[in-house]
Amino acid sequence: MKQLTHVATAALLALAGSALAGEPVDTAAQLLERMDRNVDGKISFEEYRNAMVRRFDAIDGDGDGTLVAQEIPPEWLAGAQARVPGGKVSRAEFGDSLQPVFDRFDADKDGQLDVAEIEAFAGARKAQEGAGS
Ligand SMILES: [Ca+2]
Ligand SMILES: [Ca+2]
Repeated sequence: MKQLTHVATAALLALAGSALAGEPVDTAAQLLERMDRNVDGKISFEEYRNAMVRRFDAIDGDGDGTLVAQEIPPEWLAGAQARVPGGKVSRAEFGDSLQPVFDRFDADKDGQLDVAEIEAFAGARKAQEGAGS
C-alpha cells in the first residue's frame, strides 16, 4: 500500500513538472505550425526569417523599422552572439543576424530545419529564456 502511494505521487509530480516546463516557450510542434508556410514539415531559412520579421514588426510600435536591443527577447536569438551596433537593430540587420542561429541548428546543413533540428532549436530557446529571467 505504501509502495503504491509512492508511485502515484511520483507520477503526479512528473505530470506537474512537464506541464510547467511546457508552458512559456514554444514547442517544436508550435514552431513548425507557425513557421512552416509551405507545410513540408521543415522550416527553411526564408520561413524562419519571415516569421521572425513579422514578430519584429509586431514589437516595433512606432513602425520606424528599428528596435533597440533591449526590446528583442533573448530567446529570439537563441545561441547567437547578437551584435547590435549603436544599440539599435534594423529589420534587415535583424534578418541577417538570424542566419548564424539558423545555421547552428541546421545540423546536416541542408538549408532546412527538420523535426529533430527544430527540437534542438526549441530546447535552446527554452534554455535561453530560463537564463534570462
Ligand atoms: Ca517549410
Ligand atoms: Ca537540416
